[in-house]
Amino acid sequence: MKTAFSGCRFFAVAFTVIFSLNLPAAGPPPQDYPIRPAPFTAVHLNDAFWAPRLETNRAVTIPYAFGQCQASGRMDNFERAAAVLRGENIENRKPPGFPFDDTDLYKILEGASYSLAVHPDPQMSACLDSLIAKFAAAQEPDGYLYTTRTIDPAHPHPWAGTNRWVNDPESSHELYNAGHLFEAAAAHYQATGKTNLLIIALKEADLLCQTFGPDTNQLHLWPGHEIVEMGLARLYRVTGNPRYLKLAKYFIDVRGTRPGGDDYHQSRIPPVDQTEAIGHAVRAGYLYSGMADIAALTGDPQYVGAIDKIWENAVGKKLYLTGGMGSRAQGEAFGDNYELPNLTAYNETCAAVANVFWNERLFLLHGDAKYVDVLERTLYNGLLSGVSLDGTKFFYSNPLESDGSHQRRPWFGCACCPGNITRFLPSVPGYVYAQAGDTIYVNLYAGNTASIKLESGRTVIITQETRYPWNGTVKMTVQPEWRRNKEFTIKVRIPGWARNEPVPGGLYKFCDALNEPVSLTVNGEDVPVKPDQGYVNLVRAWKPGDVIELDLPMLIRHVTASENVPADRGRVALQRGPIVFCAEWPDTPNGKVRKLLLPDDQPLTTRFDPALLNGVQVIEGKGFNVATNEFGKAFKRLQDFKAIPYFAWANRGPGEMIVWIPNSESALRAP
Ligand code: FUB
Ligand code: ZN
Repeated sequence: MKTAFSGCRFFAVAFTVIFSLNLPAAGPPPQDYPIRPAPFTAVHLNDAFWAPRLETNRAVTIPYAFGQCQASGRMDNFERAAAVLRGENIENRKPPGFPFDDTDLYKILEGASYSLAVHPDPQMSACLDSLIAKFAAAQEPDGYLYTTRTIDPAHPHPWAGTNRWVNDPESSHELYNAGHLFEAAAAHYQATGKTNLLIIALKEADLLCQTFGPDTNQLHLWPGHEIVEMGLARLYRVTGNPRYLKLAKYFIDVRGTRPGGDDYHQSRIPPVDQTEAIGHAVRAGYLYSGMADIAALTGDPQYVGAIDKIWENAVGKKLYLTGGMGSRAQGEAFGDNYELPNLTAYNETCAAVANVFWNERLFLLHGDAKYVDVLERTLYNGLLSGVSLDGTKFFYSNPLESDGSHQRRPWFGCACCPGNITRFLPSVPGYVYAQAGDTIYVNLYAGNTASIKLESGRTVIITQETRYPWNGTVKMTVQPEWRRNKEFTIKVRIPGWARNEPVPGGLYKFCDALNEPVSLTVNGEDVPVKPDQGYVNLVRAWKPGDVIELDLPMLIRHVTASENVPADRGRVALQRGPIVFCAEWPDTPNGKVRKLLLPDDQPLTTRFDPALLNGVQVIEGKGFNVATNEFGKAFKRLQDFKAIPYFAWANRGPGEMIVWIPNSESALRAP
């Protein structure tokens, strides 16, 4: 059978030896999140929206991205480091392009592991083993793994500094590399049961435990690019070894405790005292996610207080309508409150991934659907835009307006985003359901069959049939495994957009009336829709074949931003269900979508176009094109208007795009 990895030439030897590793019997940690996600392996998506995207990721993007890593020398870096360790005299000692190039392979391997867990593929599996063997060969005897130094310790990448670790708070990314290695290793172990990558990761984690900490003979440094905190927490969950959790907590507690820190690295003051989303957005999102993990695993309430405050700030004042975070290219950073420019919006794809991680964790801590509202917004819009429909081109930044010069690219010198979206997509099924005790949370809507284990050990099969996100009707069939009636709760999320609240905190508002209510029935009988923390709680003795039917009216909604956002004044955006729309050049007579004017009273209709962009919903009507004649006089011409989902733009060649469309002429004139 031909698979995605047939003919893969970049791994010469299939390395299939499974190492043995004495793992402590790692039962669940003594404390963890009060709510647990249903594992992605337990949720089988069979819908027309996500399932094809995940298949493209598996069959196209993963092999493509590995190929890019090979072509760009990233794989070679491991081979060169290994040759040096074997004492060979290598000619090419040039450092990698970036000191974190190793992480691109770790991330793609993480995504490939998730894919393998649900889609066995012996060739892909053999390729991963071969790659892991290269990592093992490039690891120094004490566990240090960072190819730029090993290749040429006297002349590593200039950001790496002359000694191990000491440049990390600034630029070396040694701990960032370790964090991605840990994430990949835990994923690979959980997905395949193999320990070959985990052995490498634990060797490095043990080195970190010796090297960093409060003792006088240890380094008291914080990671310059967070992620190692999340990675160590994951290793702790996998192995049960408390040293990893202790070190993760140390890395958070030491941050910002001595002079020399800055906002860019979230290190000017200790994280527990921070109240605002600041600095480099990916670093920030990973820090807040790591804090949530450590809070859950240690029960430290101080961390929760801090990330709650930071979240209020981020979602209330710094979040794009697409769920993007980090508005400034300068420093790849959060801007000031309400600084949300559209044309120059940075919104790194990695920051969208970090935003999903962070909101998922806050949901798991607090059980409030408002976090899933932000997660869903990000997922369907500012994250999914990061990869082309064919799976081979990527956005690094995700602006909300384009003059035609912004296009997805096949790869980047700094390739953090392609790897990140590649690793993230296969894990999407893991965001659909969660469980606490004998309560099931239904968070996302997508056709699937899931097998959810309650705390009492009993299993419930839930099937969703829906055309979401294009249609808001969701039929859920419940099949408890047992015969006798036994009560448990299913919490059905009523998305914020269906409750007239685009985002928690009021940064955006729907400006047209919501005149169709949400309807919910169980076995055909109406259930009152009075959400509590965003959920309707269905408590009953569920029987096999019980049916929940949810109808979320998907109206075309006009969105306005708070008056505090200068960039969106006099402008309107369109949203339907969780999807944010944009106008793009091919759908507009002269392609000049940045000269569109869309008064609020222009009637709009919507339909599904199966032939467009792999099948998308479109919004259509009439809008004005505003132009100037040869005498410099402005005139308006009524013309056809069409909007497409934001995530699908830039798949038809270069041209203009706009999300926030002027609804008054004054906005068109504004600079
Ligand atoms: O520094 C490593 C990664 O490269 C960051 O997460 C991205 O923002 C890019 O700078
Ligand atoms: Zn990135």
